[in-house]
Amino acid sequence: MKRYKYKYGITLVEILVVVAIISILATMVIGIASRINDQSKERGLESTFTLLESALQEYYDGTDKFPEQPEKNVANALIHSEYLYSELDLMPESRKILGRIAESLVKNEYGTIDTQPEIYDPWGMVIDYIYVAGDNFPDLVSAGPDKIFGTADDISNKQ
Ligand SMILES: [Ca+2]
Repeated sequence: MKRYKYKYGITLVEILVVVAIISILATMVIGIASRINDQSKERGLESTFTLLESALQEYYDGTDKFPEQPEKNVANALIHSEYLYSELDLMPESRKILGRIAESLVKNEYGTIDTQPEIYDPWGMVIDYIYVAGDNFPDLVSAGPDKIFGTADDISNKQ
Protein backbone atom coordinates (compact mmCIF):
# COMPACT_ATOMS: atom_id res chain seq x y z
CA MET A 1 0.00 0.00 0.00
CA LYS A 2 1.19 3.40 -0.95
CA ARG A 3 1.13 5.89 1.83
CA TYR A 4 0.65 9.54 1.16
CA LYS A 5 3.09 11.77 2.81
CA TYR A 6 1.69 15.08 3.74
CA LYS A 7 4.07 17.93 3.39
CA TYR A 8 3.66 20.83 5.70
CA GLY A 9 4.65 24.27 4.50
CA ILE A 10 5.25 25.49 0.98
CA THR A 11 8.36 25.63 -1.09
CA LEU A 12 10.11 28.74 -2.35
CA VAL A 13 9.15 27.83 -5.93
CA GLU A 14 5.47 27.78 -4.97
CA ILE A 15 5.79 31.19 -3.33
CA LEU A 16 7.48 32.58 -6.45
CA VAL A 17 4.76 31.16 -8.69
CA VAL A 18 2.04 32.75 -6.55
CA VAL A 19 3.88 36.09 -6.48
CA ALA A 20 4.30 35.94 -10.27
CA ILE A 21 0.58 35.22 -10.80
CA ILE A 22 -0.44 38.03 -8.44
CA SER A 23 1.83 40.53 -10.19
CA ILE A 24 0.52 39.52 -13.63
CA LEU A 25 -3.07 39.97 -12.40
CA ALA A 26 -2.20 43.31 -10.79
CA THR A 27 -0.61 44.54 -14.01
CA MET A 28 -3.73 43.52 -15.94
CA VAL A 29 -6.05 45.26 -13.48
CA ILE A 30 -3.95 48.44 -13.55
CA GLY A 31 -3.87 48.34 -17.36
CA ILE A 32 -7.65 47.97 -17.61
CA ALA A 33 -8.22 50.68 -14.98
CA SER A 34 -6.01 53.15 -16.80
CA ARG A 35 -7.72 52.39 -20.10
CA ILE A 36 -11.14 52.99 -18.52
CA ASN A 37 -9.77 56.19 -16.98
CA ASP A 38 -8.49 57.40 -20.37
CA GLN A 39 -11.81 56.51 -22.03
CA SER A 40 -13.75 58.56 -19.50
CA LYS A 41 -11.31 61.45 -19.97
CA GLU A 42 -11.80 61.20 -23.74
CA ARG A 43 -15.55 61.51 -23.23
CA GLY A 44 -14.92 64.55 -21.00
CA LEU A 45 -12.77 66.07 -23.72
CA GLU A 46 -15.44 65.40 -26.35
CA SER A 47 -18.03 67.28 -24.32
CA THR A 48 -15.61 70.20 -23.86
CA PHE A 49 -15.07 70.23 -27.63
CA THR A 50 -18.84 70.17 -28.21
CA LEU A 51 -19.35 73.13 -25.87
CA LEU A 52 -16.47 75.09 -27.46
CA GLU A 53 -17.84 74.35 -30.92
CA SER A 54 -21.26 75.71 -30.01
CA ALA A 55 -19.64 78.75 -28.35
CA LEU A 56 -17.62 79.30 -31.55
CA GLN A 57 -20.77 78.92 -33.64
CA GLU A 58 -22.53 81.55 -31.50
CA TYR A 59 -19.49 83.81 -31.93
CA TYR A 60 -19.67 83.30 -35.68
CA ASP A 61 -23.42 83.98 -35.77
CA GLY A 62 -22.83 87.26 -33.93
CA THR A 63 -19.72 88.51 -35.72
CA ASP A 64 -19.69 86.66 -39.06
CA LYS A 65 -16.17 85.40 -38.34
CA PHE A 66 -14.25 83.04 -36.09
CA PRO A 67 -11.53 84.24 -33.71
CA GLU A 68 -8.46 84.20 -35.93
CA GLN A 69 -5.38 82.35 -34.70
CA PRO A 70 -3.46 81.12 -37.72
CA GLU A 71 -0.20 80.30 -35.92
CA LYS A 72 0.44 76.56 -35.80
CA ASN A 73 2.94 76.39 -32.98
CA VAL A 74 2.07 74.17 -30.03
CA ALA A 75 4.75 75.91 -27.97
CA ASN A 76 2.26 78.80 -27.77
CA ALA A 77 -0.82 76.65 -27.05
CA LEU A 78 -1.29 78.48 -23.73
CA ILE A 79 -1.53 81.84 -25.50
CA HIS A 80 -3.89 80.38 -28.15
CA SER A 81 -6.17 78.90 -25.49
CA GLU A 82 -6.21 82.11 -23.48
CA TYR A 83 -7.00 84.06 -26.66
CA LEU A 84 -9.86 81.66 -27.49
CA TYR A 85 -11.34 82.10 -24.02
CA SER A 86 -11.05 85.88 -24.10
CA GLU A 87 -12.68 86.11 -27.54
CA LEU A 88 -15.58 83.81 -26.63
CA ASP A 89 -16.01 85.72 -23.37
CA LEU A 90 -16.76 88.88 -25.39
CA MET A 91 -19.98 87.42 -26.84
CA PRO A 92 -22.79 86.99 -24.28
CA GLU A 93 -24.17 83.86 -25.99
CA SER A 94 -20.72 82.28 -26.19
CA ARG A 95 -19.92 83.29 -22.61
CA LYS A 96 -23.03 81.47 -21.42
CA ILE A 97 -21.76 78.27 -23.06
CA LEU A 98 -18.24 78.77 -21.63
CA GLY A 99 -19.87 78.74 -18.21
CA ARG A 100 -20.99 75.16 -18.81
CA ILE A 101 -17.43 73.84 -19.20
CA ALA A 102 -16.34 71.96 -16.07
CA GLU A 103 -14.80 74.43 -13.62
CA SER A 104 -11.76 72.22 -13.17
CA LEU A 105 -10.90 72.64 -16.87
CA VAL A 106 -10.94 76.44 -16.89
CA LYS A 107 -7.88 77.68 -15.04
CA ASN A 108 -5.89 80.85 -15.01
CA GLU A 109 -2.40 79.47 -14.63
CA TYR A 110 -0.82 81.63 -17.23
CA GLY A 111 -0.96 85.32 -17.99
CA THR A 112 0.15 87.21 -21.05
CA ILE A 113 -1.38 90.61 -21.57
CA ASP A 114 -4.52 89.92 -19.57
CA THR A 115 -5.75 87.78 -16.75
CA GLN A 116 -8.04 85.55 -18.77
CA PRO A 117 -8.05 81.84 -17.98
CA GLU A 118 -7.14 79.06 -20.40
CA ILE A 119 -9.11 75.92 -21.24
CA TYR A 120 -7.53 72.58 -20.31
CA ASP A 121 -8.08 68.98 -21.34
CA PRO A 122 -8.85 66.29 -18.71
CA TRP A 123 -5.15 65.27 -18.64
CA GLY A 124 -4.18 68.74 -17.47
CA MET A 125 -2.75 70.17 -20.68
CA VAL A 126 -4.07 73.28 -22.35
CA ILE A 127 -6.29 72.88 -25.45
CA ASP A 128 -4.67 74.41 -28.53
CA TYR A 129 -6.74 76.60 -30.83
CA ILE A 130 -6.01 77.27 -34.51
CA TYR A 131 -8.08 79.05 -37.10
CA VAL A 132 -6.83 80.12 -40.50
CA ALA A 133 -9.20 82.44 -42.41
CA GLY A 134 -10.91 80.45 -45.11
CA ASP A 135 -11.02 77.19 -43.11
CA ASN A 136 -14.49 75.73 -42.62
CA PHE A 137 -14.21 75.57 -38.84
CA PRO A 138 -11.53 76.17 -36.19
CA ASP A 139 -9.24 73.39 -34.91
CA LEU A 140 -9.27 72.43 -31.25
CA VAL A 141 -6.42 70.10 -30.32
CA SER A 142 -5.66 68.14 -27.14
CA ALA A 143 -2.20 66.62 -26.58
CA GLY A 144 -3.96 63.44 -25.43
CA PRO A 145 -3.04 61.04 -22.60
CA ASP A 146 0.75 61.45 -23.12
CA LYS A 147 0.43 65.24 -22.66
CA ILE A 148 2.73 65.83 -25.65
CA PHE A 149 1.54 67.67 -28.75
CA GLY A 150 2.32 66.18 -32.14
CA THR A 151 2.13 62.50 -31.15
CA ALA A 152 -0.26 59.78 -32.32
CA ASP A 153 -2.61 60.07 -29.34
CA ASP A 154 -3.42 63.75 -29.94
CA ILE A 155 -7.17 64.36 -30.15
CA SER A 156 -8.72 66.95 -32.45
CA ASN A 157 -12.32 68.13 -32.71
CA LYS A 158 -12.09 67.24 -36.42
CA GLN A 159 -11.30 63.55 -35.89
CA1 LIG B 1 0.05 63.48 -27.58
